[in-house]
Amino acid sequence: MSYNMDVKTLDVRIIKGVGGLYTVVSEAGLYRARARGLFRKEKITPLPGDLCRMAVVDEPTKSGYLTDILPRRSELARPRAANVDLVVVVAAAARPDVNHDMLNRLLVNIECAGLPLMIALNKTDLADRAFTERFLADYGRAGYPVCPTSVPERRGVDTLKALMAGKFCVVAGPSGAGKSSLLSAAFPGLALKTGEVSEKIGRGRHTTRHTELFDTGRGFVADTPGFTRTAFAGIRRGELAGCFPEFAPFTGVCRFADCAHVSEPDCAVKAEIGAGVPRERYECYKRFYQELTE
Ligand SMILES: Nc1nc2c(ncn2[C@@H]2O[C@H](COP(=O)(O)OP(=O)(O)O)[C@@H](O)[C@H]2O)c(=O)[nH]1
Ligand SMILES: [Mg+2]
Ligand SMILES: [Zn+2]
Repeated sequence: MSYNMDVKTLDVRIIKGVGGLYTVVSEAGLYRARARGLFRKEKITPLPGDLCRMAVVDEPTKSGYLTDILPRRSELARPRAANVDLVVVVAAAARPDVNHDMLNRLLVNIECAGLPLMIALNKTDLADRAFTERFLADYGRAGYPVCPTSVPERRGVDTLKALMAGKFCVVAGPSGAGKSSLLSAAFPGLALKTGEVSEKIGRGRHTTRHTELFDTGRGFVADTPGFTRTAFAGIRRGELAGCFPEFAPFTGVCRFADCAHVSEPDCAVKAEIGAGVPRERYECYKRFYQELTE
């Protein structure tokens, strides 16, 4: 079979997809592309973040069609995105106060998806130092990079930028934590919606809003409206302890090899509560474990 050798093909990345029309970025700039019918037959939906091959249909109008999707390194369920390199979880130190239960649910879901994550503790200008120090120590135990930030004081913004460089990052966390503000401070060209008013409007469109990747010049970033999941996405209770990385040094030391670290005697994880295992994190573990048992 002879393919038209004049067709120009490009390596592209999908930055947005709406109704089967994809905006893609390549070395030759932005194009708009449709997916070949074949994808539908194979039940493959191209996702934001996907790396694809594209055949250029018409250069003047920058249009083409996607011919192949390259194998995904990772897939995130919510927001649906492919090849995410880092999830930046933003929590506010105050206004709204940290909800450890929600935060840990989010962390568990990201861990379970096998994605690297970091935490930005934002609005540190509104919190006392003791609170910030404790948060950094507790969540640092899990091995997560924790970056204290403040938009008005521009604290930590450059550190955050450096940690995000060269990656496709998705920013997650509760509404009002300052996700959009932080991104705008780090990448002033992005023009994202921030503040209470736009959040309110945004909430109405919550479900229909499309994930969009922004090119920062040194990587890509996707802002999200909320991305707080309360339900666990396909996690078996036996996998839960593995989603708490700070438990790892102790899990092999428990008396029982199959210790769930809940009510067993001589549990090395429980013995570390308040030391190697932060109390707040352990309480969440126990609650989640019971929830997954029901
Ligand atoms: N004091 C303080 N306020 C902030 C900070 N970051 C964001 N805000 C404010 O918090 C509100 C919510 O911010 P926004 O970026 O829209 O949050 P998002 O919902 O997570 O995207 C806005 O009124 C921001 O001005 C911060 O570091 N310190
Ligand atoms: Mg926002
Ligand atoms: Zn145990």
